[in-house]
Amino acid sequence: MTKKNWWQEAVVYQVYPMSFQDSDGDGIGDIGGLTQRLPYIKQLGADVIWLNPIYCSPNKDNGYDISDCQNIQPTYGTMAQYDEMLETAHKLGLKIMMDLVVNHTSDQHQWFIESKKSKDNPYRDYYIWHDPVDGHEPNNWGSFFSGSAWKFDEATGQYFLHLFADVQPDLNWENPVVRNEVWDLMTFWLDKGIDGFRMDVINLISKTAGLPDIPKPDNAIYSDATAVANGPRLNEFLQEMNSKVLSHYDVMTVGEMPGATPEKAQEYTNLKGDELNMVFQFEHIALTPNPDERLTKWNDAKVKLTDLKASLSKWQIGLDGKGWNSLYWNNHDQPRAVSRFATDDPKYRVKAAKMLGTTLHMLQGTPYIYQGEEIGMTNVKLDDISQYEDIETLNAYQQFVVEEKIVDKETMMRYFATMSRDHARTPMQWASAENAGFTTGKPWFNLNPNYTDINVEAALADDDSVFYYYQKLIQLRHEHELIVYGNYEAIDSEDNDVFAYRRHYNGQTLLVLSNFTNQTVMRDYGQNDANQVLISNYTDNKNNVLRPYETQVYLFE
Ligand code: TEU
Repeated sequence: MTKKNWWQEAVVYQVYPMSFQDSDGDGIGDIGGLTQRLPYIKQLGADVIWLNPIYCSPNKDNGYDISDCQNIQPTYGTMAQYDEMLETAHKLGLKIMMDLVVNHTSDQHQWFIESKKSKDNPYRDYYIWHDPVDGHEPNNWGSFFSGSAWKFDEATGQYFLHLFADVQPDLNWENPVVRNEVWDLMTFWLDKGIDGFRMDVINLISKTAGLPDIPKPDNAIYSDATAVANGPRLNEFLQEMNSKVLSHYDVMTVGEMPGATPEKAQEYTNLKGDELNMVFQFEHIALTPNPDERLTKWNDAKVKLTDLKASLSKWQIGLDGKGWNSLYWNNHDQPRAVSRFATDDPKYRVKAAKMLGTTLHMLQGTPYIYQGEEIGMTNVKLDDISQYEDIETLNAYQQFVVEEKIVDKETMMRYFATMSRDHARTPMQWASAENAGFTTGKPWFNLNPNYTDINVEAALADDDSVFYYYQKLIQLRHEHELIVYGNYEAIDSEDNDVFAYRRHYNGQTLLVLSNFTNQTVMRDYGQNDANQVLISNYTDNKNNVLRPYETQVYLFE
């Protein structure tokens, strides 16, 4: 039996601030804009807001390259505006979860500016420096953002490690002084009254001693960066973080963990509560095989439903009674849910968005809604590489198309059309008015032209919109402990058209049926004997019939 906590019963709404709402006309979303839109998030019914980084940053990785973690990026506003937003949110009954980025900093952070000055600088060991080996990089580690994970510094004749861009040097967590700096910055924000942290790539902070080479594909130059994850001292570091900081506050924590497995997640989210509450795992968003493993995440394949069911079922069963799942289809790093997992064909988009929402929100775990998902926002059509903005996308083009020539431009553009992070970063679509009501200035990034049809204003005026459907899903979770705590039973794992599962709790059973296809199918799971239909995206549920993208949730008592 899972212990009951508020963060298990909560629903989280993720705000990517630079694309959410601009309030000063500079074309960039900001804190003032978020404050204006808090009532909207409250109306949806979410309990917590996860706010992507708003700290001082050169913005090479849209705020994940932080130069000062205890001050607000001026384009986002002032600390006074932040304090006003936090107070307004709390008055509305909304909690604020901040983004904690402590695997690395910006190379413009004062710590790194000092560290690179000399080998004997007091800050040298805040980062991971290494002598060349045979005149080359110290090992074969690759960066998540293409190329080597090492950059040579001429001034001191050493390499420094950067698992992401070379402007994002990795912090040295082996150094207790660094860990204490992290505890201090966490305490700074927690003492302001925030309600938790989303921890950026937190399972990368422990690196294997000696930094050994990692096995890689023969024809690849570098190893896959994910292989660095889940290092030998990770549990120890998380337990120290918990005892030194987190255990002193009633807060929610979610660790972003590329490469996590259910077995590892059982450790990180254990019921003793001496590490984290939950993790963002990456298995279900990385199911599509690519034709060349050197291309890591890049491909244009459609997700196979049986693979998706197997992955989500494994995590449901793996953490039931042993830990806790986060539930998400998309975020600021992923393509839009309806485009990736169902269809953004205008004929079916609304049905499909509601079907995806049902499939995810009826699972065990804490659901996360990425801004715009609640109105069925879609991927954006970008025809040329010059239209992309994301450093991960641009670096991949440079490495795989220009330098290594292992894929042609047209193919890579198809991969970007499927997988680029930029699909999630088009401005929030508030209205059909100019710039979708996002800004009165020039938007920092392309608007999706479909904002004239897909926007909040239209959604709020339509009783049958995705918005009101998501509102109902959240309401059901708040009303039924069965949805929050019930255990999970997979059904027909080999069915590649319908995702069906049951939940069981205190004598009640939930039956969830979702047709992932544009065909009408028949399925009989005893739904005719149910006491009631809790929710569906079709009004007249014909027994055993599932129309295109039809979803139905039945309650048996
Ligand atoms: O993301 C980690 C990460 O693995 C993704 O960046 C990567 O894009 C992956 O391909 C997603 O499928 C976190 C942040 O969420 C991301 O925005 C940052 O760029 C990154 O860490 C570095 O801080």
